[in-house]
Amino acid sequence: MENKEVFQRYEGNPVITADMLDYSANTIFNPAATIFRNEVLLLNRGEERSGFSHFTKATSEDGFTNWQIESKPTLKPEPKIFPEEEWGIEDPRITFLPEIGKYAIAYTAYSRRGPVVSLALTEDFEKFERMGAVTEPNDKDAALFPEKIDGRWAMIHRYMATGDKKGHMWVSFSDNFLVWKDKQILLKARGDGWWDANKIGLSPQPIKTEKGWLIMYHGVRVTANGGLYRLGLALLDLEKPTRVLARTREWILGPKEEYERVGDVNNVVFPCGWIHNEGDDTIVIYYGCADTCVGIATAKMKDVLKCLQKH
Ligand code: BMA
Repeated sequence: MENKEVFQRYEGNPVITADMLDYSANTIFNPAATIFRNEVLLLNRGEERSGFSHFTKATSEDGFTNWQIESKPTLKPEPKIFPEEEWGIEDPRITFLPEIGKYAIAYTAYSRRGPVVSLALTEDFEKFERMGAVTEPNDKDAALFPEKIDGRWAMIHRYMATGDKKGHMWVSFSDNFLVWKDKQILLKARGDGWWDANKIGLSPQPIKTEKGWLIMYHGVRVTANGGLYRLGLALLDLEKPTRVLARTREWILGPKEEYERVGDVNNVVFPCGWIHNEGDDTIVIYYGCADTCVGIATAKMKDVLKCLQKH
């Protein structure tokens, strides 16, 4: 395989499991990640035994060990105010927006109408400015770019109209975070015999590099055993991110270890956050394993970009 083992799994995986929580939950997975007050902060999706999810914060000084997990959920669904959160909130992505000094959290709100993208802003991960739904169903897997593109905020998301057989990645633009316009397809599920044939969606938030916007996405191939979730990379033009410069032919990380293979949903690796440590040029991804627990994998940025240069 041309991209063999660019990412190395952390030997302490899984790093966060539901039995580490102070309250009762079924699973904890699909974390968003950012740097906050010099620590790595994860916003994990915790699934309750009702089947509905909330978010719980965990912090660590080195981003690998000694996770301090909040003793109660940090952000809970509020279906009385936001009916689209009736069945919970899922899969957050965090983007720091230097221009306004706030973190934007894009997440899936789930209800009988189907999934939609909701947004919240925060400065401290204690108080949240919740904006509610900003898309129509069915939409999820969203994150904002950290800076405006041509004077507007930009967001990648995965929109599927009723009856669509494939799920593609889209990009939309906004002046005010609430109304998103000019939706266009960014990257398509490849169909046919490909690993990312049926559905694709953004995984962590876009990262700016000197070569372009670095994107990691999950690709789903539907098999006789259900969906297989693996990860690929793409590079978007810095000025015009609707232009795709490169996309990996092969997946760069897929379920392999027991904790990724077996869980509530087998064969899933699903990162919603990553950190680029500029000091040693390492990328650290935080990912959900089989919809059950949290794992970490690392790579050198130069090796990640090398994978993309071949394409
Ligand atoms: C997706 C999302 C993720 C989940 C994945 C595998 O549609 O719901 O939260 O990890 O399916 O079950």
